Formats: sequence, C-alpha cells, structure tokens
Amino acid sequence: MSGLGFMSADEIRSSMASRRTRVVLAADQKSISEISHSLSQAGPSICMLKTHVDGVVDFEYTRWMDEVIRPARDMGILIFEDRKFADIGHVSKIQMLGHQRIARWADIVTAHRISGPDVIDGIHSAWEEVGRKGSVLVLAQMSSSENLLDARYTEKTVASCKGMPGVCGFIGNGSNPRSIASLRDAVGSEKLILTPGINFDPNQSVMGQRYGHPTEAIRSGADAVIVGSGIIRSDSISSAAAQYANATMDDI
Ligand code: 5IU
Repeated sequence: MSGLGFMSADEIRSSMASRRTRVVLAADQKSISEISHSLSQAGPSICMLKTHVDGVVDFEYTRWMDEVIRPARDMGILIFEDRKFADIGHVSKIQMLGHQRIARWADIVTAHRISGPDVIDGIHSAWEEVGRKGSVLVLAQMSSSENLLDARYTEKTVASCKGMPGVCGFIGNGSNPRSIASLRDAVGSEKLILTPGINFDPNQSVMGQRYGHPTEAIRSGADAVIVGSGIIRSDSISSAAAQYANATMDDI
C-alpha cells in the first residue's frame, strides 16, 4: 500500500550495527529538557531513543523537533515512539497525525495486535501522508506481571504479523530468557525482537515490572534491549549507558 515502502528490519539492524550498541534508551521523563539532556549524555551508547510523548508535560512541537528529534537524527539514532496503538486502523491513523504529529518524527512505533491487522495499515497510511516511511513493532509479550498476553496470544500475533512488510519485529519479555528464546523460535531470523524489562539489578523493579539481565536477553535472541530506569535514574547517565551498551556487545 505505501508508495514510499517500509523501513525494513535489515535497515534497522544495519543502523544498530553501525552504532555498535544494542541499547534502546527509554527516556521516560516528563520534560523536553530532561529528555534532551538524557539523549546528549547517553547518545554515544544507544541505537534508538524510545519516547512516550503523551507523558511530556511541556510538549510543544517546534521545541520537540529542535531539542530532541534533530539532535537524535544528527547522531544517527532512530526515534521510537512507544505509543502502543490499539484502536481500529482509521483511528490509529488520526492519532499518528494528531497534535503531537508522531508521523512526522517517529521512525518506529509500537502497536497491539488486539484490534486486528488494519492497525498496521492505518499507521503506515499516516507516514505516507507526510511523505515519510517507518515501521511497526508489534507487542507479542510484555514484561509486566500478570499481563494477559499468554502463549497462545503470542503465537497468533507472531503468525499473523511476521510476514507483514510494514512490521519490522516484535516486543518480547526481556525479564525472562526462556520467553525470549521461544519468541525467537516462533519469529525466525528475519524480524527484530526488542525486549524491555532489563536492568542489571532485578530489585529495582516497581509497580509489577520484572527485570532480566541485558547479556542474557541478547544471548536468548533479542536484537536490542530497552532500558529506562537503569540508565536515567543512575548517577551518571553517560557511564550507565556505556555499561549497558558493553553488556549487549561484549563476548556475545
Ligand atoms: N515497556 C515495558 N514493558 C513492556 C512494554 C514496554 O517496560 O512489556 I510493551 C516500556 C515501559 C518503559 C520501558 O518505557 O519499556 C521500561 O522502563 P524501565 O527500564 O524503567 O523499567
């Protein structure tokens, strides 16, 4: 459907390879300046910046583009808005083009499979409308306790989405190496697996989050790990980011 095509898993893999890190920074912070600061500190050690733009209390489009998006692009870092679209295709398109103008700056967005496969078309039709291309990561597992994405849901999600050109991969549960390995078996080698629920210290988890180790996650089949608190809540964002990056690249 998209005249511009899609951003493929291979394009994303080569972007990650050129940066020599498999860390995605989850910049779960409430102001543009905090996110911009984390990006400037962690930048050399990350391959993607993951945002939750609806949590940014002082969001303003021009500042967002100038202080977050442009610096990330200048560093060759992909922008990943973790919006978790879940509505019908048409509404997801409207949301991509809404006041935050996600389609204009995000290279990758997340979506649930729950509403049907048309959510993927809705998202791509928004990118097409603004003359850009991107890709969708579909939630196949979650890291939070007692979530409802059980093995059967995971299997159906992967089976129905792994052949879709507009899907570059899946989100898996980084807290459990066995879950990642079984997801990799189902996904095969072409599509990406990114895993949140990653921290050197499992005791740091709050509100039902669960954590696994970054090296274990990569060894079990993840292409990249998503790290928030482990980096942004540390005393030195730059050295924590470098430590996580090393744990995803060393001797693996
Ligand atoms: N995130 C999860 N678990 C999931 C999914 C997304 O933690 O299953 I899907 C997001 C939430 C947060 C980041 O933005 O990944 C993890 O942050 P911490 O490393 O601070 O737990």
